[in-house]
Amino acid sequence: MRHVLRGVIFDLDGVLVTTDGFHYRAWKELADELGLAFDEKVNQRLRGVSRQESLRNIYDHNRKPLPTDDVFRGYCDRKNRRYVELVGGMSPVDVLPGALRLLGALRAAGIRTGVASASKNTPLVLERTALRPHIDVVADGNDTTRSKPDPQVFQIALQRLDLKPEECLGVEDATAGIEAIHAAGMKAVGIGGQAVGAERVFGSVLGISVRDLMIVFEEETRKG
Ligand code: B16
Ligand code: MG
Repeated sequence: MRHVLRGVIFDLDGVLVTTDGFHYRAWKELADELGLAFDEKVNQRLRGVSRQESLRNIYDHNRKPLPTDDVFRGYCDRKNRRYVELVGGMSPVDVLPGALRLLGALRAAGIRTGVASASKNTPLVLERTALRPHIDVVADGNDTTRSKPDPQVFQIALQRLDLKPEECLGVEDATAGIEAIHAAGMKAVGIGGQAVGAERVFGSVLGISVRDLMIVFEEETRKG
């Protein structure tokens, strides 16, 4: 039996756009103000997870008890205000190389596309980068109650595409995201060194063709 790829669902931060660096900067500034240790290595644990979970991870790394709920929420808000400020300076040049070409080639091949991002700022990022018209459906942190590695955001994207997980691939840069793709019943394509557990890993979307995706999908689906 031939397995036909009908949809590809992309993570946003670190896959289609460069916002992962802005998340890092905004968290680093907050951590410095609070006297909490935070570096690129700890930042890897924040990829793909929610804002609240990210701050919990920073406290956990510092072996410090969490502040009261109000203070905790205030810190999350402060980080987000700085992040939104940084995203405000984005433009279409911040779309990662190869992303537009791949989205266009998928559309031309009749393969539907989606974004599944943990970020509540997804609409703003898509607007600043002018990416929205190139993507068929979007699911993000505003739609979900559970963050990656829970499959919820990918399941919502699948529903909006009106496709089954067995017909689609997910593309992610974070381990939590790869786990979420698998939990949603899809095969996973990884981007970069943090995409542990993916069926196939590429350096960036620049290195991916529609044919590559079709081959990964067919081979991995055949394996079961
Ligand atoms: P926000 P993704 C994720 O987006 C980021 O990787 C992660 O670092 C961030 O904490 C999360 O979005 C929530 O973002 O604070 O903007 O709601 O990788 O799933 O596209
Ligand atoms: Mg990501």
